[in-house]
Amino acid sequence: MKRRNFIKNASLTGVALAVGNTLAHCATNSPKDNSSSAAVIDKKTKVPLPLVIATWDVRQSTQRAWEELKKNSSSLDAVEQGCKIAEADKKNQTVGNGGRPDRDGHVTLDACIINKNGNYGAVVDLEHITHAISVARKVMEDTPHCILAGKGAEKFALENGFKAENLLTEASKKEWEAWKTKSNYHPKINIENHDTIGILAMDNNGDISGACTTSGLAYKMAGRVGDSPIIGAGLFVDNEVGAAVATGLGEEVLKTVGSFLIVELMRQGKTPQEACEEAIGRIVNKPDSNYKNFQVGYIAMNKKGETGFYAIHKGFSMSKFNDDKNENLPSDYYVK
Ligand code: SD4
Repeated sequence: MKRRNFIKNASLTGVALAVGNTLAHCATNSPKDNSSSAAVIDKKTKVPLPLVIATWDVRQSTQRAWEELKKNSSSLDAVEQGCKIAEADKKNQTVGNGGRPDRDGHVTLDACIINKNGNYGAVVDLEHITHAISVARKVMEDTPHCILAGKGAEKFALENGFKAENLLTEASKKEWEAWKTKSNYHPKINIENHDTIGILAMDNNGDISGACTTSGLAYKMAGRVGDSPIIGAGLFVDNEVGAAVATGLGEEVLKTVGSFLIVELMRQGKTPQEACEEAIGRIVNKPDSNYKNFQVGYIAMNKKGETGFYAIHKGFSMSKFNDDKNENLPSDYYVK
């Protein structure tokens, strides 16, 4: 049986075991991802390539990723460049420079990236570096590791030419100081949780990559790591099947390994939409689920270029750039 058919037909457990060695592994000497050919239409489905989707209304990011793809760059370059737009935007208080701090006033960033070969790089709890996503890519491409954390990640970034900056803007500092007067930790639906960017792209070769970058939840405990940099939770890519990325309360995504679940459900034949809905179902149907009080949203694409997105609550959206249109689409949701 051809590998692709085998993967499609195998059970979830069987697949995890059988292809474990071909799924994400840390790139030791992975080649730089510079694919370039111009298969502009996926002939099987007629979905025009390239294709970019992202969590929330981040159309400047999808625009940037699209420009990259139109130059025949790889999906890996596209997702990185798309994330960098959000990271550099100081007004976006959930990503990169200008992000809201933890409860001690430190802006700490989580990011990860996965390429078409399932290679993965991540940084967690990174301070003072705006472009966490590019550091994550360097971890993937230039180290024997998958994840670098905290001071080690910062040292690695500085040694590789990244600039140290103060990421706490006056606006975020003021809000944090106001928060400290009461110190109530209640991440709010679609407010503190909005705008973490997860971005998936399929390039002109039909190859998929994904990236995800965030300052995490505002006023988290020092050292808290969310789902976003954790493979299978915040992001998962299998170039034979598709990709998924999460946003919202990371603890809930971690506990259900949401993005890996969505990709495996698509492998079993679910559409991206069905798979996203089932992953939200796994969260809300837990016996002790407190889902009325938090938001989680997923977006996904499959290898045919079909896309899906779903959330627990109203207010989530997906940006989609395809067929020369850059749109922001409101998501369907569970709590009606
Ligand atoms: C986290 N999932 O750190 C991230 C936050 C997020 O939209 O996605 N906000 O839990």
